[in-house]
Amino acid sequence: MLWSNYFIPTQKENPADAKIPSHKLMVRSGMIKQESAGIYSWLPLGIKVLKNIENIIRQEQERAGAIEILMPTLQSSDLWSESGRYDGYGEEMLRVVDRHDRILIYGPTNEEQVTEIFRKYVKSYKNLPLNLYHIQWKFRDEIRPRFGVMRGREFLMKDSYSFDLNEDTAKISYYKMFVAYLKTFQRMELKAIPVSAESGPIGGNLSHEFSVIAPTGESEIFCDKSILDLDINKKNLTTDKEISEAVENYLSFYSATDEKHDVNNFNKTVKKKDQISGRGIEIGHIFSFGDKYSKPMNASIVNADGKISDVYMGSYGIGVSRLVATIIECFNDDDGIIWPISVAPFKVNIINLKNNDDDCYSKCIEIHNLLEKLGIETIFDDRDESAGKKFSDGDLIGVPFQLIIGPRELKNGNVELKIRKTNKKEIISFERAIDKIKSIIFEE
Ligand code: 5CA
Repeated sequence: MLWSNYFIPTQKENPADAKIPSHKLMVRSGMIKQESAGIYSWLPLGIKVLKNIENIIRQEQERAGAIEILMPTLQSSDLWSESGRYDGYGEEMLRVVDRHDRILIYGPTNEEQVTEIFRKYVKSYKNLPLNLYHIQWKFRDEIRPRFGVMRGREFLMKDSYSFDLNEDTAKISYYKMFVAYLKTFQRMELKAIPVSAESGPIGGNLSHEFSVIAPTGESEIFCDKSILDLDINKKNLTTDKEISEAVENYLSFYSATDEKHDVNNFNKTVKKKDQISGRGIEIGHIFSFGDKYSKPMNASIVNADGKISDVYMGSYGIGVSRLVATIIECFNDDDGIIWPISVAPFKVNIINLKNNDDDCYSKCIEIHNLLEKLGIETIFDDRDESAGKKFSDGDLIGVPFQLIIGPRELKNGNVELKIRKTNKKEIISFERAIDKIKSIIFEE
């Protein structure tokens, strides 16, 4: 991609209302534009990162057996009356009246909608377990939308819904998502801690949040330090037994949100030196709630004995747009964003130091085309701007590798390679620079 053909409206100044690094940096790097309170347009760099995050989530959902669908943003309010949540959900629910005076709801979540799909098509235990997910925009009329896309009113969520014959298999479905979440967040280089949580308006009595410790987190979490040392990828997890054991190992350590926190139990079960408390950003939340929706909505199945029973359900959310901000909260410095390779909008940024120099320009194009051919997404900063501006914009947008090409080094067949994560620069041959980038990217 040539920068001059692209659209990255970077800006020097921090937006006046932005209080946290991710909000400032997303606006300054031209990723998002606010349209009204808690509602944003996603500009090219922003949507690219969002899509990369979506793809990682998709791969791990499919690996865990979930199947993708797409439900609408607008739902009939009748479904919510059936489940009994229409009156209970409160002010956060946005209601829309159509020309026939029918009330529609811009979905804040989709338990009712997916239960309606399930009950229409699935009647037998033979079709279970089933896990359906989608990645769709949600609307919650938050009283205090803030921190950019971290707490928006319109936001992108991945939500999955599991259907099981009984409590035991429902637990396995829950555990499979638990593992998938840890793997998903690890691929984004985030250390997500599963914490026992309240289930709020979604319901049920088994619930975990996945939180990343960061000073700008909105809630307090408490856990045993040992949970941070666990590695979900250490063992091969294929059978239900292996998955259950791995999850139960996590659950054996103290870990709770402030609502669930029990100081006495914390002090009794966790040594002082292992006690961790900190602000957490909630990037995912999973729930198991049995027949809370299936019972009132008559989503029942015929089991092996020919008896009819309500299906056991769970729901599993990931804040996709919130993840963009969370990753930036975890990976930034004074100069800008430092993207983990897996989600970076481009992997390499080629900076031409000398505008109007034919040799430099053709070398930049040659390297750009070579990297693209290797499947490494590259942006070539060919703008008629000063080197200083290209450096500062390059650091701001946070592409992992910068290849700086100027006449002096080019004469010797060399290039300057800067790794954004360490800010280390070295002058090496083109071949070595490309080999190095390849080995880091493809080894991931
Ligand atoms: N139905 C369940 C699971 S599918 C549900 O809605 N869970 S939730 O309310 O916890 O939301 C799931 C995730 O969406 C949260 O963990 C959080 O990461 C994200 N999220 C929730 N509210 C917002 C918001 N206002 N802005 C951005 N992300 C949000």
